[in-house]
Amino acid sequence: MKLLVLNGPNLNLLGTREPGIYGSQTFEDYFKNLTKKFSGVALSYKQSNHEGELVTIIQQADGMYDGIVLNAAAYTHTSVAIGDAIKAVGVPVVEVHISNTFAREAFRHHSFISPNAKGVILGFGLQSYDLAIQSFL
Ligand code: CA2
Repeated sequence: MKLLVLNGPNLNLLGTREPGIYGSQTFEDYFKNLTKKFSGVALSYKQSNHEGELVTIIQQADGMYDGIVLNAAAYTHTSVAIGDAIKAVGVPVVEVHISNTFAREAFRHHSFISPNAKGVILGFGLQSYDLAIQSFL
């Protein structure tokens, strides 16, 4: 099984700021543990701060991966383009969030990803990514 873990804007800052919300581990360190834990899965990781680049990565993932674990970060709540890209490709997407977006500001309660996602996992810290991978297995 080949899975792509795809992170959106500012998630490259994990572990450096706002530890109360997002924890104190960098994503790179966490991802190393994920690859060990899921050694039978071919896991790739990409991150971009750019909406169009995320759209391109999703398009290119079609036929290359069995699934995408996507945290589109703030673009979750704004990006029609990312929602459309997911709808356009055949590759299943599981939406993840580190925080419980429903326990936060009202603007985080809407997602352009969810209607086109296979499922949504949120609020379990970085463990949300573990759970999303397990959902594909
Ligand atoms: O909880 C999540 O995973 C979010 O997708 C994170 C986004 C936020 O806009 C979504 O509403 C929920 C923000 C990512 C910003 O990440 C940072 C990490 C460290 C320091 C500052 C920002």
